[in-house]
Amino acid sequence: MQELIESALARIAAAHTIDELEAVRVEVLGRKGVLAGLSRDMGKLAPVERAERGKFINSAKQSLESAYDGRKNEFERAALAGRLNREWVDLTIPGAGPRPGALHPVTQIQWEIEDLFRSMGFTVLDGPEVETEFHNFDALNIPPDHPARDMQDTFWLEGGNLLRTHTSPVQVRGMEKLGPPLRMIAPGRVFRNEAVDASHEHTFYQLEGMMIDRDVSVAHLTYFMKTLLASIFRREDVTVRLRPGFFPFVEPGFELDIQCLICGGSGCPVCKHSGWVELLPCGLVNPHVLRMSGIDPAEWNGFAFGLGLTRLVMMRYAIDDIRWLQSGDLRFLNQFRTAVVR
Ligand code: FA5
Repeated sequence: MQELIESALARIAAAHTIDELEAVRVEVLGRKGVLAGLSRDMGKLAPVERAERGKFINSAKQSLESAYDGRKNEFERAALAGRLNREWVDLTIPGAGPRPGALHPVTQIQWEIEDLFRSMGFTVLDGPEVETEFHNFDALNIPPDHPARDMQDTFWLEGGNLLRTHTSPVQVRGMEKLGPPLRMIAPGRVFRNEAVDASHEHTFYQLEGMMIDRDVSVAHLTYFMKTLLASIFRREDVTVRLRPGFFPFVEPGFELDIQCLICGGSGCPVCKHSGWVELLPCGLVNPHVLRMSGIDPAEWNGFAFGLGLTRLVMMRYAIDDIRWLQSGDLRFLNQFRTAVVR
């Protein structure tokens, strides 16, 4: 009997797995196990032997149970240690958090220009993208059959409305709504029914500006344009020139060019070796346009400009194809990630 117990203790100590250990327990300590068998036989023994057998069984049971508990504990600790090793979490790793979005480069520049003009007393106005023919053309001194309508190929809608071809109709709405004196800008999306290439989109952004007051001159226009360009290109020495340009809603009308910022005017591929880059059309508001919006041209006059915002973004970042801007390509857009907070 002693040998049997010792071999059971040795097997408990040598068990490799919890299943092996359990098998020994069932065999020796279980209801039908060795110790239970020894107890059952006790009835047949003489009283003295029975007492001895009883003591033996009790002490065997104690030592087997304590060996079994100890070994089982070891297995459980090892299992827990293994799990902790596999499943550990590094609490010092920063949280993943939401990935913040970023502003499109056109929006970034638009917001910059809005802030600049607000600081000079201008109001930022919005207007509808679906416009009436009246606001997009007639009120800007472009009657039906006027050849100037062909300058801007138009997406016509049912019912005589259209997708605005420029932001100039917001000038008209601004004059109608606010009256003189007036300082306003109107950034927005415009549409033209034209073939797309590296510098032309069917959908692009313009920023309209208008100032109506007493005795407004070309000098005021030049001052505001130089201030705008110095701020956009982040330098003081932006040289501009005005060339005559025709737009029925301004008189005189100009094309404003800037001296090429890439070559400083000596000529390079960006300015097509002319030293100048055409940037924005502008002029003094045609008295006829003022009159149509209920403003007396004998008392008031003003200037207006229409900046091609999309082209300005291209110039600032030396983007060689306008189609990148609406491509939705994240490789392109990620280059303009900046933390702009408003
Ligand atoms: C106009 O749209 C006039 N409303 C601007 C104006 C306002 C003149 C106030 C005088 C007074 P124009 O058609 O030239 O003008 O367009 C203005 C600018 O929009 C251009 O200089 C150019 O930068 C941009 N632009 C024109 N067509 C496209 C196009 N298809 N894709 C991208 N940009 C364009």
